[in-house]
Amino acid sequence: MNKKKSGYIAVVGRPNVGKSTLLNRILGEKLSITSRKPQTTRHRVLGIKTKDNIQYIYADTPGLHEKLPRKINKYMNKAAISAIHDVDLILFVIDGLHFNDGDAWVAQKLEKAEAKIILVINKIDEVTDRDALLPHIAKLNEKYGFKQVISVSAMSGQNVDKLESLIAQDLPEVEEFYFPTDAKTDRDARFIASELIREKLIRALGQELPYETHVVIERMEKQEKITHIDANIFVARNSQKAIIIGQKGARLKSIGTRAREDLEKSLNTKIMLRLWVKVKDKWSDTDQLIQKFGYDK
Ligand SMILES: Nc1nc2c(ncn2[C@@H]2O[C@H](COP(=O)(O)OP(=O)(O)OP(=O)(O)O)[C@@H](O)[C@H]2O)c(=O)[nH]1
Ligand SMILES: [Mg+2]
Repeated sequence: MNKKKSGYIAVVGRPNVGKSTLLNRILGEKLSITSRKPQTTRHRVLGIKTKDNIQYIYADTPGLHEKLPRKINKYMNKAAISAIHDVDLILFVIDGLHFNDGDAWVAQKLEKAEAKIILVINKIDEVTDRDALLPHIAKLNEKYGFKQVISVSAMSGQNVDKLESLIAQDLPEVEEFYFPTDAKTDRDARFIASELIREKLIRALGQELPYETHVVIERMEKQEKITHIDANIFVARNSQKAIIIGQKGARLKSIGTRAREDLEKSLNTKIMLRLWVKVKDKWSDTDQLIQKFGYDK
């Protein structure tokens, strides 16, 4: 029998390049939330996949970005940077041919990493000028010397199996797996629930979304046929509360419906979801509140 292999793989890159979409594609289910808005992922989330004799432990990370003022951004960067240093392999994800200063900044951070880096050119489905791809790769390679480069589409799944084979080659042999073979993530149902609700908020509100928005699960009670979930949505100002609630509560209602549908799939049970919107002053700039809401982990 083949020896067991396992290791940690960090998925890093600037915001919005498709890191979480890629992770979900690899896992074959939705673990990490995604949206068109940058800075969707706020925490490091492990996604675990065990296939035959290999256990892949992926760490999805918040998009790395320079010079954003709020304290919460510092915590997000810290979570992503620390992920770079404790792993066996790094997937540096970029968006097609759009390599900008943000990517260059991440590349510079990666120079300090010891793990091998695979450059993953994502959103290949959007690259219409295929002839430009090879010179683009050559230019990046010349500058940064990436050992391996692969282009994929996290959205369509194109080449993602090839990427997984590349990853498998680089994982070290182990005596025992770190996680049980049926483990999917290090996060609990409460975390997944709060994230799914936050995703629906981001998607419903787009650019209108108050940046400070945060979701806290107040109660999660599993009964025989149904699970009750009560959640608070925290915002910084009364005006933001009004935006989320919408005309006669219509927006909050539709956010709740979408969140419930996803939660039912994810937790595989009927859900009774109740949402409240509450105002909390300036939490994204307060250390104490950031810690209370679990960002400093
Ligand atoms: N066309 C196309 N769009 C993609 C692909 N992968 C991701 N996207 C889209 O890109 C946007 C950002 O995706 P996310 O997975 O949330 O990106 P992220 O890198 O995790 O972003 P942060 O968490 O904010 O750092 C979403 O609208 C995705 O649907 C892809 O392969 N092709
Ligand atoms: Mg993400």
